[in-house]
Amino acid sequence: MTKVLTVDTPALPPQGAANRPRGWRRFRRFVALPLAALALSGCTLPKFGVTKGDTTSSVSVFHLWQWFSVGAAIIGAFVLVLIVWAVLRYRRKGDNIPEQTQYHLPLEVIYTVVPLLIVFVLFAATMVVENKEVANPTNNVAVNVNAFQWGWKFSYPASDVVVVGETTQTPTMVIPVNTNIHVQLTSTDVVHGFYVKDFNFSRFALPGVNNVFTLRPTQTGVFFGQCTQLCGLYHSLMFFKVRVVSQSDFKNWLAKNRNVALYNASTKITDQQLSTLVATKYTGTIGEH
Ligand SMILES: [Cu+2]
Repeated sequence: MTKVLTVDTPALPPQGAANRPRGWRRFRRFVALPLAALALSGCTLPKFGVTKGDTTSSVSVFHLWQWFSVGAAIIGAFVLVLIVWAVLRYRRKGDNIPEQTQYHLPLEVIYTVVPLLIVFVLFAATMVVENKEVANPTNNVAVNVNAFQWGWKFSYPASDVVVVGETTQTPTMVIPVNTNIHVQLTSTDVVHGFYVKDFNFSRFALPGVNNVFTLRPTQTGVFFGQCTQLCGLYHSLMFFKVRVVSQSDFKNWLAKNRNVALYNASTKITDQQLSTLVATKYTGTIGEH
């Protein structure tokens, strides 16, 4: 055992320890407050407020979030038990100042090391999932996503297809289901954010940086996307859609929208003027969802 320093405890004048609120009223306060906190937090189980998403990596992120939430709940419950125990065990029993202790070395080591371990575990788990998220497998469809004030350009370099839209002309990024979509994300002017809620995915579009990631959609459908970085006057209108179609529908869509001259022109200029020239919406006739 560690030697614990003790200090003499002088007596205080009586302060009415007997007058504390007691009984049912106090018990009700102890029960009602935690119950209210639980109800008001709007916690949803077992998803903890997050959806599974519609890509393989969004599912990994979802599971990571679940484990984080379970860990937080366990630690929260442990701390709550300690607090309640300390409150009840060391509640005021008389008018003497209780025994004063300090410098409990083993305890100090434990409460320094344990949080560090928790942080390390959270960090490692995040690293594993994040590395999976940005993995760059071969055999995929390449899409170059370019953000600009205030719209998006989606280019398919292997197929000479380009889709551009800004503010009120929301562009649609068309991608095939169950395929690794290799995205190169760039920005023409300022920092933008590529965010698709149903993919549990967000990434900065930075000027001068080629941000690379892979998405593998698992469901067909239309998913809403938007810029998540305040990027100027019409940031609030910087929307896009992601339409996930079957692989054959995707091939047909590419063939239908192939335009070499336009694609070549679009690689030279990347500003809003282009949006008046190029299809902004999904123009397929089959596989509508
Ligand atoms: Cu933006």
